[in-house]
Amino acid sequence: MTDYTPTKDDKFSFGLWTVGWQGVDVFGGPVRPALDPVESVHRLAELGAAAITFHDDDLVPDDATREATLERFRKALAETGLGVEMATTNLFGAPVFKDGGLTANDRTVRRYAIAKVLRNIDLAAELGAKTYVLWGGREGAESGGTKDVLAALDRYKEGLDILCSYVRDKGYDIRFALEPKPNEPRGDILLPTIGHALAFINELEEPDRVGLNPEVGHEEMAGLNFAQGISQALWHGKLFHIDLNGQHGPRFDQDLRFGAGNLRGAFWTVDAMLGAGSGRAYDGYVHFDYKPPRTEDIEGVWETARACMRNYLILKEKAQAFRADPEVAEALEAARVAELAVPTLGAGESLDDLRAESFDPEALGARGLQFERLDQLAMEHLLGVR
Ligand SMILES: [Mn+2]
Repeated sequence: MTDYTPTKDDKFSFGLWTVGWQGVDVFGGPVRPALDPVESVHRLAELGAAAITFHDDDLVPDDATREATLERFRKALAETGLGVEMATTNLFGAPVFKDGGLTANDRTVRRYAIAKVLRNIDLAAELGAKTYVLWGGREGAESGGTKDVLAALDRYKEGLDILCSYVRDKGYDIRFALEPKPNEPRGDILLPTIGHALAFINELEEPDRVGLNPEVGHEEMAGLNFAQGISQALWHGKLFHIDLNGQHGPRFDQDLRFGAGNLRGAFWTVDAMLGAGSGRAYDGYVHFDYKPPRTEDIEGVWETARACMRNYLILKEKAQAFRADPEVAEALEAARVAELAVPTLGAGESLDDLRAESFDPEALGARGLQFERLDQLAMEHLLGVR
């Protein structure tokens, strides 16, 4: 048992917009004062984070103060040793983006969106970010006739192709990560799930430069299993980044701190990230993208940031203990989990060999699989009684 105090080796990172969220929602205005990014850098460093991330508008909202803000920000990074690991563009907040950025019907809006992204990619490269996220929150529609979805996907591809060629020409060490979400703020958003985004990436001119930034709540809003989703992204070599938070099933985007909401889902998410079952671990930054509830004052905000990291470390310890438990090893064996890694057709075997085998489907069908025993062991590790 440790005291779950994070260090920079844990590679925890937070968005400036996350801790800086002022609690604005559909039914109410801000409940907290604006947070200075420099203060966020210092507080997150004290709490044990390794890096921060930002949208252009979080850090440099206006040109008049841009250089002065960046100078203070660079100084804070140097003083704390915090890095910038990811950056992204706000293509959703301003009225100009009410019909999206890269897929707006209005061509002038699309051209402005590209210019805005390119400008922030330059800043991201200068600050050392290796991942550039694209969350298309406004890329979508509320009604069928207003959006030609095939044309929108053509323009989405065009936008990504332009951004990839820009990064290549500039020689930036940056990869793009698409962040799927099914709905909210638009009624229906393009690239709504991990699966949609993976398929889209295959159509791009430079698919190797583009991967995913899946978010727990976004997949769970669609009723999907996040651990399975990120496992498939890992299988494709596309889990470039991750957004951890909490969600109670299909409803509005709750953006709870990591571990709140679907706790069993969080356990299997950490287990999948560690690669204990698959042997393929996620090795990027562990990024928290949540919104401190509007019930909290600024001290409550720092409590939620601490809790995200603490919950991750607790779940990591639980997942590791589960995987190291001899009784779990027995249960895994009984459930034939490792047998799935054995190819169905043996080396040198022909289909005739397979078809010549004598099968007893009744006996196979009558056999209990002992999956519940394994899952109960996981539950007991999670509940702290093992
Ligand atoms: Mn996110």
